[in-house]
Order: sequence, then structure tokens, then C-alpha cells
Amino acid sequence: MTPTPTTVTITGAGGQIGYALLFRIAAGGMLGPDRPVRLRLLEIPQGVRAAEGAALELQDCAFPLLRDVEVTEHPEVAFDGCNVALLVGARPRGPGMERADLLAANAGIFGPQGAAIAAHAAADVRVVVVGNPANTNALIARAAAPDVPDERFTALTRLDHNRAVGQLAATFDTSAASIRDVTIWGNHSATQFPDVSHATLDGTSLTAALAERLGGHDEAAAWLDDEFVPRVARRGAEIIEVRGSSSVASAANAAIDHVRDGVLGRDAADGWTSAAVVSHGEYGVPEGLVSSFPVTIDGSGYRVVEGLSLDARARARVDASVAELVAERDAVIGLGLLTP
Ligand code: NAX
Repeated sequence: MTPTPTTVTITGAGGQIGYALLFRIAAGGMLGPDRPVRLRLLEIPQGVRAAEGAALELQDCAFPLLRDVEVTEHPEVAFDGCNVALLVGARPRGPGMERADLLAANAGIFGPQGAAIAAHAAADVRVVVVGNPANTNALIARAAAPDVPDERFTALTRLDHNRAVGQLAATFDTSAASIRDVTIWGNHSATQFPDVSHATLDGTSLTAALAERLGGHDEAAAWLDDEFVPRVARRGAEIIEVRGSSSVASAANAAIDHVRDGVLGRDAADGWTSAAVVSHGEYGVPEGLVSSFPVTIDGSGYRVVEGLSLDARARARVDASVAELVAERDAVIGLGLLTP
């Protein structure tokens, strides 16, 4: 029997990340080789032609798993029966735009999209917010959909996670598959904390291996603070500087990893990964914030890995990033766009 197609909605589908996502999703790279997909592409009027062009190219690929593609400007059409929503389209920061303007412009996008998801999506909908400021946009979408369970709303920090793993693999001259249990804590911003204190390299302590490689624990700590953490946190800026354009294929790849793990599950032997999920107070992160945590996957989606120790250095860094999330949330409340 042919499985029922999964409806995948992509907002901002006419943009760069949208273009990098669509073909991999239609080819089965996100939901596996057995699940047919229906694509719903949501755009604003300026982006519709680009999305329509991508839809023509999708047709020209003759993907066996692709059932149909619809381009629309209407959230209620885009989210009708949606099982997986990738919220990519967002308002970028324009010249002279203050942070409050940026938060307000995005609240005006993600609030109505959250409400449309609540009203029209399938009961099992799962949402990942990619568009920045991703954590707070997810918080706003989530607040507009109070009847949808918390765990269905997530924001993407998998790109930061993958960047951290990639840096470590290069440092140890090994495969990314050798590295496990790295964590991104906090906000998808320069304050994020890429944490390796529980990470392993081929099953043994990564920090011990680092100390051995760099000649001592102080040297390892200095490398983590002065090179690794800033490099991962500023990788987006580095890509723009070198490539002349922001991260696109790596961002799409991370979004696909995020959804695939959340929907299909993840081999326990592969350890945990990172995702921004709604806090229930874990690690002292205020309830309701969408913050990045170490996560595993169970039948209903992402679950925070609890009980990990945080030393004073880690605690201070997590607290700083969470303080930024609190400030973003409070700014949105101050603008009257979110009820406390
Ligand atoms: P583009 O500017 O290429 O594409 C954005 C698309 O969104 C445009 O086609 C635009 O018309 C559309 N759009 C804007 N408002 C919309 C709305 N209300 N409804 C539907 N569509 C709308 O940007 P792109 O490079 O694709 O990046 C998209 C977003 O991802 C940006 O906000 C970017 O900052 C964010 N990123 C997030 C990352 C993460 O790890 N969370 C990493 C990559 C990226 O920086």
C-alpha cells in the first residue's frame, strides 16, 4: 500500500535556503525514500515568481516521491493539512533598523503563521523555525498556537551544532562520525555556547584528548575559550566574509537533519544533538523560552537531556545567552506583541 503523502510547508520558499531545501526534500533526503511528499510553498508577493520557478524545476526533476507542489501567498492555504512546517522566510535587518523594529516586523510574520498552523495544520504538525531571530520567532509562533503541544515548536540550532562538530573533526583530523555529545546552549546568535565538556571522541573524553593534543588542560581551556567558541558562534559571519553571501546549503542541510531526526528518530548510539525547544525550566532556563539544549528524540519528538553537570564557566555562558533570550522576549512583550 502506498503511504499517505506527508505535507511539508516551506515559508520563504523562493529564497536561497528554500531553493537549497526543496530538491533534497522532494528527493526523499528529509523523510526517507518511502514517504511521498506534497510541498506547499508560502511566499510574499515579491517572492512568488522565484517560488513558482523552483516549482517548475521540481516538476522537471520527475522525483518519484513528489506528489504535488503548490505556491501560495496565503498562510491558511500553505498550512492546510501541514505535517511538517519549515518557517524560513523572515524579515532581515535593514539599514538603520533597530532591534525592536526587527523583532516587531518578525512578530508580525510569525504570530499570524503560528495562528494559521493552529487553525489549519494536521494534528501531528511539527514546526521548525529557521528565519532569524529564530528562537524568539518560534516563541511568538508557539504563543499564537496555544492548543498545539509545546514540543511541536522548535528553532534551528543544528547548523551551530554541525559547525561545532565540523571544527572538532578538523582539529582531530578525523571524521565527524567520531564526535558525539556536543551541545549548543541558548540563542542562535553570537552569545550561543558551544559546549564540549561532555563530548566524546571515538568513545573517550574529548576534553582529555584535547589536553593531550595541546599540551595541558590550561592550553585546552584557552583554545576552547579563545578559538573554538568564537569560531563556531561567528561562523555565519565568516561564511559571509569568504563566500560573499550567507550560509545556504549548510543551513538547508541542518534543517533537513533537524526534521529527519525529529520525525524518523535517531540511533541512540549516535548520542544527543542540539535543538532549540520550549523550556520547562530545565537547567534553570525560564519556562516558555525557546532555548537550545542537548536533545534526544522519542516517539513524539525532541526531549531535553537532563542531569548534565555545568561548571562555573559553562553556567556563566549559558546564563549570558539565556539573558539575551529573556531580553528579546521582554522587548516583544514591551511592544505589546506578546502577552506575558
Ligand atoms: P532569502 O532572503 O534568500 O529568502 C527569504 C525569503 O523569505 C524571501 O524569498 C522572502 O520573499 C521570503 N519571505 C519574507 N517574508 C515572508 C513571509 N512573511 N512569508 C513567506 N515568505 C516570506 O534568505 P535566506 O538566505 O533563505 O535565509 C532565510 C532566513 O534564514 C533568514 O532569516 C536568515 O537569517 C535565516 N538563517 C537562519 C539560520 C539558522 O541556523 N537558524 C542559518 C542560516 C540563515 O542565516
